[in-house]
Amino acid sequence: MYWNKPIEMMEIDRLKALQLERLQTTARMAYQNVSVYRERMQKDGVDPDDINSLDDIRRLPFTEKNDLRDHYPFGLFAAPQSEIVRIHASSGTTGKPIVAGYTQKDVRIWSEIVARSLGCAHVTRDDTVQVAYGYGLFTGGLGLHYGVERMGGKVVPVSSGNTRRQLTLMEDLGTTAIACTPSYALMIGETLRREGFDLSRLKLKTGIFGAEPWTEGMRRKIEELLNIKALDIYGLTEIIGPGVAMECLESQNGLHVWEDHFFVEILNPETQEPVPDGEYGELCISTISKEGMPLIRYRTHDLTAFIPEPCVCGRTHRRIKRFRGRTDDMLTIRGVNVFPTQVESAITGIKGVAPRYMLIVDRVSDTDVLEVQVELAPDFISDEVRVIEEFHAKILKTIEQVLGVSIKLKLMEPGSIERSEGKSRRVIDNRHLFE
Ligand code: DLL
Repeated sequence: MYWNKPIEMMEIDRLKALQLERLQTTARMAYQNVSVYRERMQKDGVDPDDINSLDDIRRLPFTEKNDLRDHYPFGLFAAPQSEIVRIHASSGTTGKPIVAGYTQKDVRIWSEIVARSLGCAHVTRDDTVQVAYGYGLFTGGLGLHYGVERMGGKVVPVSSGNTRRQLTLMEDLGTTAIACTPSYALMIGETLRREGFDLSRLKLKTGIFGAEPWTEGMRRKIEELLNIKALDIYGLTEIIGPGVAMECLESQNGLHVWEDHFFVEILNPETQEPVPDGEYGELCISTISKEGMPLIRYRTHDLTAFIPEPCVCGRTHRRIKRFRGRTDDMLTIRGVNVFPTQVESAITGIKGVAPRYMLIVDRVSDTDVLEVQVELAPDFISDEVRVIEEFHAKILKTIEQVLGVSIKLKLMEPGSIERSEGKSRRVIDNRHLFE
């Protein structure tokens, strides 16, 4: 199912030529209209006219989240305020929020790429899409909303939360697709089972899940709980919102980046040199068609890898792997790098545990201690000490094998780990308290 077949299947050489033309225009526009870019390019001795090939992008300076914070709120806007029709913002964890501004054309582009992404999930005009991402400054709700309307489907703008109502609406309105975070999808699935909703009365067939890292194991759990196909969507406020990249139903393996609007590099986070195809690195994105707030070589800190093989769906836009997490999610435990997604991968295959977990890091007598809390599934019932001890030992071994570091495992009562209607928090690092 293609929303815009000629573009989605564009010949690679033509796509590259289009990227170069758009990159040149963006570099010129940024230079002319944004003093931060102009000063930086001047300092680095590079001029927009020096961009004669896509490789020349490496001559351009990077942009970081701090640049957006330092020039809050409008310092990186390239269009006059009178052209801006929408603002979104992301609070981040600390300090000032970052703000993104969109012109009418930007909103159109955003709707277009979300419509294409829905096409990747085989969502059509005949579908009813329940948007359970938060509406507001967060880009999830409105981003999906405009995409569904653009595509001609029916949108149910319920926003996140009130899970019982989500289920009632799903049943009453005949919702066929749901868009929310994978954490919230899990919560909806659990509520459905707990409250005895009859799955056969739902018409749900597809889920469009993103805004946080998740794993294949989590996909299987959600697909099973809701009896749907679950697909991964990626994006970030700074760049545009959801729809920068999307997985297709044909392969369910990797996300197509809409390369006619975004030029992506994957770089070694330390050296900033490109990593070979297939190897993980930090995704760095340049917007090449945006007017409101174009970003050049924006360091996302999100970790992924290029999948060089062509996709079975026929789309020519390059695929990137499911995200491992962010560079700043990475914990270093006694010298070993650990990602929360590794814990998720380890536990989601084990019967008797829920895909709910939390990593708590402490420093005890100068040594890092990682406690992993894992929730038992509601159907795990045993009072027998021996059974529980054996189960504990099995999970401990599985997690330690995946992480390559010893941990403390705490099995938690069903339902005791915090649920999220949006993005989940998976890590509490108490070591910062002592710094
Ligand atoms: O999360 C936009 C979005 C909304 C994407 C709805 C997908 C669906 P921010 O709040 O600015 O924007 O957070 C962006 O979330 O840099 C990643 O670290 C993470 N992220 C987003 N999508 C994925 C994904 C929205 N599919 C940050 N897999 C990004 C892993 C993701 N991480």
